[in-house]
Amino acid sequence: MSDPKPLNIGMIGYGFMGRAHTNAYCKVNHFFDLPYKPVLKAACARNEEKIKEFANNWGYESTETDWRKLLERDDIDAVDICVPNNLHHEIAIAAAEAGKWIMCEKPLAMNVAEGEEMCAAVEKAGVPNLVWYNYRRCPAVTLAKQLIDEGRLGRVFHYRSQFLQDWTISEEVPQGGAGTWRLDVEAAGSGVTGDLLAHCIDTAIWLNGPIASVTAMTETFVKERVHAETGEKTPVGIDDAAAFLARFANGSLAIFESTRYARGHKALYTLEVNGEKASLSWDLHDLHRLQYFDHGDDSVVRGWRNIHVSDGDQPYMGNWWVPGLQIGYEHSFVHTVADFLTHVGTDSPAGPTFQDALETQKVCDAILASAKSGSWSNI
Ligand code: SOE
Repeated sequence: MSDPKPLNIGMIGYGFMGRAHTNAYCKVNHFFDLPYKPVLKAACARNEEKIKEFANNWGYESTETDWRKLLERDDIDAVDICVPNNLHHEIAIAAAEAGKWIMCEKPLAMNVAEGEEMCAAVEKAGVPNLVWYNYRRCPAVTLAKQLIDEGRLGRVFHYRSQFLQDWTISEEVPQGGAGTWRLDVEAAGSGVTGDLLAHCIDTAIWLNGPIASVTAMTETFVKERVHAETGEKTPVGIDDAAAFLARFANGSLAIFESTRYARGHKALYTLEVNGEKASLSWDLHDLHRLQYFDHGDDSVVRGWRNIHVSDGDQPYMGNWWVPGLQIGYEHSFVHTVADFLTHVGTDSPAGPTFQDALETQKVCDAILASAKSGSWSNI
């Protein structure tokens, strides 16, 4: 391939995801042949000291303290939105109007209404767009997609998925502020529904097609927390835990659960799909392995296969080390950029696009509506 074209990145935010995405930009061209090469042009955040420190650490060439200034710059081709959810809408719409490519952290927006406006803006501007639902691109999950698309599972009957954490059990954890903005409904829009279940939903729709209807329950176990910005104890508006039943458009039934109160679980994301001919399951704590049961196997040796997805003919692995050697969580972000840049400008852009992420947002909104009304919500 000829030399990749520079793609000047303007990063907005410097937290956990700012680091995960920047790391992906740094690595991607060393391992994948791509038409573009991300260049760390500018990093932006209100806190000048913090953003300078971040820029120095990662090698961004410059900094800004106002995202509007970043969008005015002609030397920025693409912006990466890594700020709390309540800022996605305004920044993404302005970025689209400025003609920038947009990579936005998940979830797309605070709600469907915002998401629809964001989709309309990127469509009108014709700018490439992506939402960072990274778990699709763990090689074992991508292999699951291949197996399903090849028809190896046959008709799907069941989908089940969980995302379990335990970091907000203490009443001392504040709401608002760096990291803990996820507990502040004004910044996050929802709790585990938008933060964790959204991952499960994105993967589920990708693997098993659209979700048609849901019935949900949510709970807020800790009702009041100190707000990090004001020091005041105020009511908690997010869902601490959420569970829902769903019907997929293909007729399969599903059960999903997410919580930040599952003592002992740090980030246990699991999924299982049961089909007529085969089943598969995956677990983020053992992310290289895909469990696969094929009823077509000779009955005397039939059983769950524990596939270590690390061979060159398995998704992405030919770009890394040698068979048997593992990669990790951060590589799911590298693969996200690699796929995005490979397909950008083609008729089949790598998802999840804003439009794909809007489908996930619709399910999230339906979960919250159902939990409130106590009845089924159609998507
Ligand atoms: C929350 O703890 C969190 O960091 C999410 O915000 C991420 O999206 C998830 O991948 C891991 O958990």
